[in-house]
Amino acid sequence: MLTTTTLTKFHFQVQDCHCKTHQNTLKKKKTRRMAGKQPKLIEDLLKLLSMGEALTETQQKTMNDYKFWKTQPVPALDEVVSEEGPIDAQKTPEDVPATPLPLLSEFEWLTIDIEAKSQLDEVYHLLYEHYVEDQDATFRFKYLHEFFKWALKAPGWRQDWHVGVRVKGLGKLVAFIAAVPVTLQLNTSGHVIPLVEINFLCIHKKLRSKRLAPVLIKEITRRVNRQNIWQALYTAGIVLPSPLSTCRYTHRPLNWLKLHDVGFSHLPPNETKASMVAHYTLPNATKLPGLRPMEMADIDAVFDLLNEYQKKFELVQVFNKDELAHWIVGGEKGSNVIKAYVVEKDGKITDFFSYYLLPFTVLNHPTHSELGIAYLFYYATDSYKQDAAVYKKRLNALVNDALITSKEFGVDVFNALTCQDNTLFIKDAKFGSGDGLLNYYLFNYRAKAIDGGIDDKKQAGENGSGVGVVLV
Ligand code: MYA
Ligand code: MIM
Repeated sequence: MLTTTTLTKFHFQVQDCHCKTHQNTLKKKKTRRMAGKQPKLIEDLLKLLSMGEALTETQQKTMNDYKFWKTQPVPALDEVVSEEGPIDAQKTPEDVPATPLPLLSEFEWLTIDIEAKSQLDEVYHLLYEHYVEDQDATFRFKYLHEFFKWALKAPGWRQDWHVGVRVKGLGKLVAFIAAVPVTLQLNTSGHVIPLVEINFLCIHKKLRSKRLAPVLIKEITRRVNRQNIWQALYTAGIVLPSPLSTCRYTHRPLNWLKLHDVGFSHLPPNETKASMVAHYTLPNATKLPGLRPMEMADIDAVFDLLNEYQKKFELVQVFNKDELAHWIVGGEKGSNVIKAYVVEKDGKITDFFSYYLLPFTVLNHPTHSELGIAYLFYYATDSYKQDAAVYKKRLNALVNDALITSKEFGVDVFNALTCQDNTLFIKDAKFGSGDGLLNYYLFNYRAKAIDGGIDDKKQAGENGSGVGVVLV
């Protein structure tokens, strides 16, 4: 057992290691402070308040307050990007230390073998207890074993990119971070960037605020750099230097009564429970002729359809066929992780959509312990080159059928971000704004801001977005 007394004696001074081998050779960028902007402060505060957003500590942080992030190759908060490209000049893997960063003697690095059930179990338990929660700690993400196998074993995955920290004496896993390789394309410049997605950063609740996160981030950076990869894509709810884009979560209730019971949705004034249930009721059968579950045999057709469709967004993930097979059809047989459907007309695949299943643990509730949640993932349709109204109607029809198919997997709420062209159906398909935002970040790359589908009040817009990449 990890006790508070054991933990308080740990100090984390070594994390900002300045020894020669581990020193970052970053050129110290001059960061323009918010100097001379004081009169705007009240105006800004009022603006934030009018958005209905809580004024968090994070939003008040300026570049200098980011003691770790200001040392990293990321754009400064108030930086205006004119030229897109890497921030740190290319190094070679030989410039990168071959051995892990030092940790305090109480801890040790641990490369997790997620193919070993017991080690996957450890990751599962750490995240089950300590991973991301909603703003008022009512829910926590519940990533299942099958989900990790899918999310962490994408083509090109490496075991040493599944990084853990454990307490030596106790053997207990107390922190985790992971990288998986993907290829991104910025359609603004046409730049293709082989990079990693960083995800599942998690530190045991009793070890928080001790500057361990920067150590994990620097260690995964080292391991990725050793493979000659110098950029990363990641998302977070908090504001860091500097978001490339920001999306909002939206939610389409399927099982409104349960959502209400657990505090996920509230009863609006002038409505009754019965009227809410009626409002969200869906037919049992899908409507699109030719809709069926996607099979491996559809990969070639979906590959062409998706690659063509993705050109309409500014930031996209480039899939080769192996990657597409993995990310869209690749869950283990019979597992409830990723679902994909195609529409086939006269032997031709005209549309496809996919969603992944990721429940919430309901914290401290007498009767419910879990919420079934689907997240819209990649989709494509050949109707996008037609009239805007035709395209919009088609997206609505696809999403409506996606909602209907998800009912059989115990989904209580279907979530979608404001990315892709989701804002074209969000209103009509009865998705409502959530209280969560998602910021997209690039590491060691300057790029111009991308429209995340939200307006200046940070609410879902109606004109689509430039973001064509979805993380899990
Ligand atoms: S996002 C999901 C993150 N996980 C959670 O939210 C789970 C619950 N929370 C926790 O486990 C902890 O609170 C975490 C922070 C681990 C988040 N991304 O150790 P600390 C900065 C980046 O004292 P703790 C995901 O997985 C913070 O601003 N930085 O803090 C993507 C401060 O720096 P600065 C973050 O609360 C992750 C410093 O850490 C985040 O104990 C992408 C404080 O450290 C965050 N989510 O631990 C990671 N949260 O002083 C970046 C806090 O400067 C990858 N911080 O403000 C970068 C690319 C690397 C690869 C490059 C390859 C080329
Ligand atoms: C997961 N993928 C992930 N990451 C990276 C990539 C890591 C985390 C990224 C940031 C983050 C943090 C926290 C959450 C998501 C993402 C959980 C969260 O806060 N989710 C919100 C939510 O579910 C997203 O909006 N909110 C619900 C909500 O808004 C519940 C709120 C309870 C109170 N806090 N419900 C309202 C539904 C209602 C809307 C109107 C119509 C009817 C339904």
